[in-house]
Amino acid sequence: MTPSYNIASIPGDGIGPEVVSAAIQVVEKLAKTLGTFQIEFTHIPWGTAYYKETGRYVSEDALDTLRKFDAGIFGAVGAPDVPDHISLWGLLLAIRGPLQLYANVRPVRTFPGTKCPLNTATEGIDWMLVRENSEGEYAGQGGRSHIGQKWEAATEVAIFTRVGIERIMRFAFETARSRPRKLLTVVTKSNSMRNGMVLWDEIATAVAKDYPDVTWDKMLVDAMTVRMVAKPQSIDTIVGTNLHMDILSDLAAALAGSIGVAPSSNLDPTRKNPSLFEPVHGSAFDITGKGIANPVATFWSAAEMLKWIGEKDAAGKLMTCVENVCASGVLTPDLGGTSNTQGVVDAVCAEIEQ
Ligand code: GGG
Repeated sequence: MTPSYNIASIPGDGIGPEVVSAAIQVVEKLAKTLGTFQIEFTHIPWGTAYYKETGRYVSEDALDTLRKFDAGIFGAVGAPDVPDHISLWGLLLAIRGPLQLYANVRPVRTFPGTKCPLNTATEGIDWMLVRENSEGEYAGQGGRSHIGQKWEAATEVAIFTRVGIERIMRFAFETARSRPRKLLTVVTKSNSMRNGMVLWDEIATAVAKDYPDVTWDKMLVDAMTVRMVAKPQSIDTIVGTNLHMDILSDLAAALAGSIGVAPSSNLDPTRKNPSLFEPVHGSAFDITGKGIANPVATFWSAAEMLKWIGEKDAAGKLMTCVENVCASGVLTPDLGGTSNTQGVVDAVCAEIEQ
């Protein structure tokens, strides 16, 4: 019997619906062409329109709803007329933390057809960024006092737990071990942040003892930005906190050529909960509705999803087809091309059929 998968489709806001629809078209084409698996996408309408209608970004039973699926594909969140902290906490952060999707994996490499206009040294890079995705600076703790007064104060409390750090550290060492260079850099800011970041350093040192085959080093986040630009070839796998890796992964994507091709997996490595796959980019309202959004980041995220649910060959085929299409020059305007989103979809579908 061919395996069958149920996938939650959460397009969200802005260009999210455009890139998710594009990804569904190519994955359905792949399933039909290969005939080795079946896949069904169920549309879930969470996002800003849902919020305006119901007062909530996701349904009350959102976590139970998602637990019925094998995985989820997500587009983007954010709208011009809702404060970003309301939309982000209402949707993405309402899922990642509670579902314990604690490993946010963001592969970065130069993609066929894309150039590295910022820095030719980064051509050919192949990095794996591992972001702690459930706590730290995104704990959502803190508050405001004396609101509106001269002495108004606000606190944003980062919470780092031994369990949270150790599990992401082990995940990162395992990831580094699985890659040819077996190289890991642990990023912190433990010179100035003397509690949580020092705990990161201590746990990294302890966990490293179980991975003698992995070469690792520690780096302060500010120095890491310089290293990524100046010595990109010295890097392979990077692990860091929720905030640090959110920033470094945007830098990495820009150095590799474009955030339009950068994928992201929100994983529960215990597999108790369905994992969620999304492009790194946001809702991009400046191009929403124009039909020119780059679907490649969502294609790559969908390939990561296929790999995660057990369809490695299909994932490989999808990536080969996407890379061939990009190499042939069928590109959206952000990559200097003249194609639109549907043009890239059609070209990938045609390549799948070959
Ligand atoms: N497709 C991802 C998306 O919409 N991201 C919006 C965003 O601001 N994310 C911040 C984060 O990932 O922490």
